[in-house]
Amino acid sequence: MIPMQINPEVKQHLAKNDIVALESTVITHGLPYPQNENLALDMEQEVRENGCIPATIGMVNGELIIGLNKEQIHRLSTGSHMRKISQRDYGIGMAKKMDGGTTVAGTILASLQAGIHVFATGGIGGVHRGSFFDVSADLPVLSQYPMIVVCAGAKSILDLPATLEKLETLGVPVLGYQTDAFPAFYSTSSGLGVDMRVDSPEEVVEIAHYHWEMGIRSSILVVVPPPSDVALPNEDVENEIQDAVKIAEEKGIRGAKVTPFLLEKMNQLTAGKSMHTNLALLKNNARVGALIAKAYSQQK
Ligand code: PSU
Ligand code: MN
Repeated sequence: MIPMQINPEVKQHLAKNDIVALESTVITHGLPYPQNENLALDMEQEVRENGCIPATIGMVNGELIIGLNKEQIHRLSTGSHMRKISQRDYGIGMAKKMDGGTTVAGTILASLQAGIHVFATGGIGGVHRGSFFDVSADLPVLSQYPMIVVCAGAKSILDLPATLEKLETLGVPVLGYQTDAFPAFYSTSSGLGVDMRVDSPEEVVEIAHYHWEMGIRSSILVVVPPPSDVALPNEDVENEIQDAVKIAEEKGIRGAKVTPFLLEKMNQLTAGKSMHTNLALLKNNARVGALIAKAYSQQK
């Protein structure tokens, strides 16, 4: 038995499948307070307005919570000793009664424990620039567990061509939601392509259906460009990205600390410029996640 609590409202909806899982590393390690807390609540609101039930996932005092309540979201938004919960951190976090935010990998694993199949986030982890040994656990988990994951691609703090090659090797289909291009988080295109463009939530669900019926267990990655009114040109953030990566190398930042360090540096270096885009695309992805979960719940 694992220490897991499913929020009563989420539990009621599990059989209907109209639930969107949301991650919490973006709250604990991705955004500063109070933007993190407001964003978490806004994403939940976005899911509800589009006809589904949100389940923000996180760890509180060693318990895996499927559907954090407002107090728990506040606790994760403001607490100081937050573990980043990826695949290797569950046993440690539960045994040592930790608080933490679940990464993409962590949230996929938790969602499947609860029986949720659609998950919306900002950006996935991937292959880091200049360091092919630093590959996020998000990638192997995406390759091993069946989930529909909605994101805005990955931040170009990563090596995006290498990340896409890796996703190909790992058997993770990349679907461009109303786009032919793989988005680069802040910008609508990374210059790289996707495996298939889809224009409706139903197409995503149909592809996922056949993918899993084939007995393939990997996730489906749905990439959504940031809304055009907030998207930034690639060049606008490239200098800051290069600076952030350089500072991380100089400081010898390693392991699980790399991504949070780069995210924080990017927030500092680009100030308001990138935060506005970041928040808008997270909400947009929650909306698209809800549309897909709705279609998933209505499939025969
Ligand atoms: N990218 C972002 N914001 C984030 C993350 C990635 O733009 O908050 C978080 C996600 O939770 C992702 C995790 O799963 O960082 C990846 O961390 P790592 O590279 O250590 O696996
Ligand atoms: Mn890493």
